Amino acid sequence: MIQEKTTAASAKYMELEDKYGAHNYHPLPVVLTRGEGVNVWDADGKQYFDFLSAYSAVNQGHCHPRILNALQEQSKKLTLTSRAFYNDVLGPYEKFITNYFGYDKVLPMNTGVEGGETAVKLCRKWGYEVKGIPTNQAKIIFVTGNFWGRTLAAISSSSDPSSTKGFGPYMPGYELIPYNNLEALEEAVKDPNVAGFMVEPIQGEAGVVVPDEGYLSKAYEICRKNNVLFIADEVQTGIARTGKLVCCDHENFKPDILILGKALSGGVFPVSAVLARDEIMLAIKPGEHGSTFGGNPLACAVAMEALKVVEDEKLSENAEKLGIVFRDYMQKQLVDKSDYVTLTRGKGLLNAVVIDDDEDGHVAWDICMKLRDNGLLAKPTHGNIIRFAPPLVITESQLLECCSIIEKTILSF
Ligand code: IF1
Repeated sequence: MIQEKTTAASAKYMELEDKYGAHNYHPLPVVLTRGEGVNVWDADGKQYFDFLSAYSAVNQGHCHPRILNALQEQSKKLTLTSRAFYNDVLGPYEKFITNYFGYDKVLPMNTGVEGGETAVKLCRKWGYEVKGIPTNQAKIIFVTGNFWGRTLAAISSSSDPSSTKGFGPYMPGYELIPYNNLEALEEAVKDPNVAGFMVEPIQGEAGVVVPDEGYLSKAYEICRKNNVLFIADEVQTGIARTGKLVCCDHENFKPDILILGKALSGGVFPVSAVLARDEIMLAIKPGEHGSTFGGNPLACAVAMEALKVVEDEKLSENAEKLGIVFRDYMQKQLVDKSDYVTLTRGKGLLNAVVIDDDEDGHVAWDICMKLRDNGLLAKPTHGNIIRFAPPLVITESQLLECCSIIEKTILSF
């Protein structure tokens, strides 16, 4: 492992986190103080390209002026009313976002995992009230390698011991099948008590795992034929990240329940949303679900502007175009040339390179440390996979400059 060279300025902040913060992360040793567009700066004023984008929450770029302006303007008027009363921002936002994504209704929440929890509750409620599943018998199918957050309901569906170990007992009513396996889904949905199938169109945390072309739309068809709801977790793949507004658009179908988060606010504020048609959404009655901050005026104002920026700046098109440039470059300059890089994969600007590494990913970590020294920030996931996901506002010349940094760095190993 490369020794963590840090300056006094950075060490001060790292020590504070170490002394006063829970040790629930192992961050790359860099202390960020400012972000703008595709760049971030550290405590010593060194500039980096951000190739993690806060796990695809800053698709619009750091501190986008239009989104910050929306935040500032609304924050001077009204930030939070709770849902005990109406306000003059939530309704317009609900109309805007349901038209934007093409659904009847939205249930606004805050974090991505709350979006997942809401989707699971909606799906179960629909299962009992519409599909007629006997009380407390509803099942939801998940796939191995899934990640949708850190709550007990979320980790109960996980196949990853680092997410589940020591946190039991787990939520019942879940079933796990292999990802990218239609036969397993066909078999599982035969159970009349299955209410839904929840899946990421590309598995982010698992290491940018892209299923076979057609898997998603065929899975959707299997669900439709068996009166099972297809729930798309687009918290990480949504909002233009994979080259389409949502990743399911690549296969031209609309999930029954769509979960959004992260870049829904451009990384300025925690905003998540669950979208569905009336038959599903109206299964939840007044007082049966919600949250203090869910749909607050500040979140709504920020999210509307964040979505307008995606459209006005054509971020999906840019992600689609530059994703091809990135994967071609990685294939030709690294996969074909480096002993360490075995493959590159992804869609749009959600990509990864797989490193031929020991099981605890020392090489991948050292590569990320060297990338940091060379002015580019990325972090391994699952040991030997390095995710590369810049803000979608990146230009072609910036992307090529970053490809050259990645190539030079990895070929130096
Ligand atoms: C951390 C991972 C990514 C997500 C998908 C729901 C959620 C996430 C597909 C929950 C969140 C975040 C969590 C964050 C790091 C990041 C992550 F490495 F943890 F798994 F992106 F891959 N669905 N992913 O990716 O959204 O409640 O966090 O808002 O835990 O450090 P959240």
